[in-house]
Amino acid sequence: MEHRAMVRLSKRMSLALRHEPGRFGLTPDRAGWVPLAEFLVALRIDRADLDVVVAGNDKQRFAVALGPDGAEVIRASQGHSIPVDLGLAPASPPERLYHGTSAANLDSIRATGLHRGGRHHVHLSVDVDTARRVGARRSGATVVLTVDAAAMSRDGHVFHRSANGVWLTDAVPSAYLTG
Ligand code: HQG
Repeated sequence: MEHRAMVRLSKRMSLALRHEPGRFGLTPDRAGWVPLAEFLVALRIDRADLDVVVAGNDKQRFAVALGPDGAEVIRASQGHSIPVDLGLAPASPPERLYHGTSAANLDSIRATGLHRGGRHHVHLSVDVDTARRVGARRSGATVVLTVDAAAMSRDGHVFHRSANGVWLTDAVPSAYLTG
């Protein structure tokens, strides 16, 4: 599949699995899983194309697994706005994590910290380059903030790591942010 077609399909899969499953006639379970056979029919794609997108995805956004009845299921590894419990265990974060955003958000973030917005968690990156790419999705200049994750963890803030390596937490008070 051509790269552009892959990106387009990946976005449609994200929409169906993270944000608007009802639009595709899908009902994810509590943990966000959808039967793979149903998913293929709902998105009108074949298995080979799905496999290419799942395996070739730059961020490994999707996970395929065996469901309780032995049939394959698929979900997005993070980024949902629909209610899901991903069942991730709390994890001990690295000393520092990074958050890329638009410079236009800086004053507000310095005043009130990082909020999760429409998603379930604030998303944090393990390295500056990844954070810069996340921030560059926004218009205007990009800034990368450093999060003192070690101090947050010591102070009782809980972190989770998604299957594709994104660090998640409920909120980051501004006292833990620099940059
Ligand atoms: C900003 C993509 C003003 C925050 C990426 C961000 C990521 C504030 C925006 C994943 C604020 C929320 C998530 C405050 C937070 N004042 N602005 N107090 N607190 N913000 O899209 O982190 O491609 O929900 O800085 O790669 O940009 O979809 O979060 O700019 O991993 O797989 O509010 O989405 O992954 O935006 O991105 P988002 P995000 P996928």
